[in-house]
Amino acid sequence: MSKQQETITNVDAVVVGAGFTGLYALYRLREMGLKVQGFEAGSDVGGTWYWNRYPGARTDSTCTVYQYWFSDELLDEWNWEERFPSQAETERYLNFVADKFDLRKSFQFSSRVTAASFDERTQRWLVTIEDGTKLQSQFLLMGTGGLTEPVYPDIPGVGDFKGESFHTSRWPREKADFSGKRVGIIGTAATGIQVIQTIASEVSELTVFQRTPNYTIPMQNFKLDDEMRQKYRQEMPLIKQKVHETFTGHDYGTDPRPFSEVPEAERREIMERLWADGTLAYWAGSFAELFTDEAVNEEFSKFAREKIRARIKDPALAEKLLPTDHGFGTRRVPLETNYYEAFNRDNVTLVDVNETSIESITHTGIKTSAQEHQFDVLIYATGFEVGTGALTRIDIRGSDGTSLKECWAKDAETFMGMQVHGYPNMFTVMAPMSPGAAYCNVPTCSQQQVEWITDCIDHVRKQRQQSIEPTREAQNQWVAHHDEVGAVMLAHKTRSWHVTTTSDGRTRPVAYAGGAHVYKQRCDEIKIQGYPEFNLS
Ligand code: NA7
Repeated sequence: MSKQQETITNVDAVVVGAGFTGLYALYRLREMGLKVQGFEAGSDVGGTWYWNRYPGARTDSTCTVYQYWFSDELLDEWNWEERFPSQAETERYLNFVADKFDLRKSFQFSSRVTAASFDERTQRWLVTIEDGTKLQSQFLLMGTGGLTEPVYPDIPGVGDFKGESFHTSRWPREKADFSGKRVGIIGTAATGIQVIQTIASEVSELTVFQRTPNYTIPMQNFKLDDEMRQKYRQEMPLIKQKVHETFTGHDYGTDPRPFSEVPEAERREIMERLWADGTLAYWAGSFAELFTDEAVNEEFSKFAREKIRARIKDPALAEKLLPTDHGFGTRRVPLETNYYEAFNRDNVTLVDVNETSIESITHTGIKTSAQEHQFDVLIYATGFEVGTGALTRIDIRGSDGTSLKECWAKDAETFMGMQVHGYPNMFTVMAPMSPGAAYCNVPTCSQQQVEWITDCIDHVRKQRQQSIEPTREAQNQWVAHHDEVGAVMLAHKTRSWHVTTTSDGRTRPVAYAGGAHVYKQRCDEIKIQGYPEFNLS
């Protein structure tokens, strides 16, 4: 052994990321008695809720399902303040969890993992941190999130703007002061909507550059009191069970009846009730055919368009803010609060970039085909490199030295979003081909995957084996099944971050579209059957 090798620390598991996934993974692995080291690029815990601190950032899931369920003590001790927690509240919660379970001591912060390679001989991963530190680990668990790496728009001059500019997912810790400022924002999806509705009344002028309008649902948020929290706690055993019985990991499932059998009058009543609930239930808790049947989808789309149109004063503006090229729920449906009212204000202007194209970003603002806009602040709410971004930015090399980036350059294929053939003992959470990549309430699917992964690691250790990976055949079968269930989704035909294009030109949903409940059953079966589709060595 060389001197350099002697100094390399050896651990049983490395966990990358200190967000919802990484914190729980670290907790579980430590409870199992493993020596675990966590790494986090940020200076503290929080993951998504550490980075995405833009104005108005908030969950679109209710607090009852946007939390951990593994500890009754935690459920008793933490008091949610709002039905839909803000970024600040969610970040506080994750800090509380980290302190309560003493997780911080196992993480090294401000430490980005830059490389990881699997050594076939030792059956261990060699993990490299940006400062050059290396360590060896038997298992590698990537809690790096599906929406992590920011994407900037492909517009000439990006980076040239001399005023303040922010990507929403890299927002500074200090509160930005918008008073008296002219602000431009690109992006009108979940993030852009939250920013726009929040800052419209603070800025001097807000110019919104919209490429695709989205359907939204008005959020019914409110402060919780002790009585409400007590009620939620009493319901918790049922909620914990329910989230694993539904398509999207929420505590509301779809109506079991075929939509055609629901009388006309009742349809309207159901839609009104779901809409008024102010959650994602109008989308994820209505009828399964909403996702697959054009006629059913059009009924829900029409209803949503009517509701939205009624709130916009200028009819011409309403037409621009209403989606016409896709059906309701075929793209991510954000919840909103006074979003449309923001456009009724005199200081807010909408630029439809399909009519007036963006030509370039200049030192002072944005040049369109019609005029030059001068801004003090420019905000990019332009999304993420979905699913793969956080993983391919690390130089990950499998048993034959192939980089994951190269392997995925063609198609990002996985076994159930949790392992990739050729990369033994590496586990991913919220990765492509799992429901959590797009179609599942993140804490539900993240916890379910972490539990499956840690049980799998336990199995390997109990079998006195060194490594585990899915067979090539098992992965191919999962990919075929993924494509088959995905092909029936209307979302499959709509351009959005939910859909990718394969190397042979087909569209493919990034997430598993068979349902989070079905996915969990399959995971449970694999465990009970003793991991039959895996190579253990
Ligand atoms: P998204 O959903 O990827 O949205 C990005 C937005 O940026 C969307 O409105 C895009 O329009 C817009 N965009 C991107 N590039 C351009 C250019 N060049 N010109 C104009 N507009 C552009 O990201 P979010 O952060 O809002 O949400 C991601 C997820 O985070 C969200 O779904 C939640 O699950 C949490 P497009 O729609 O592509 O036409």
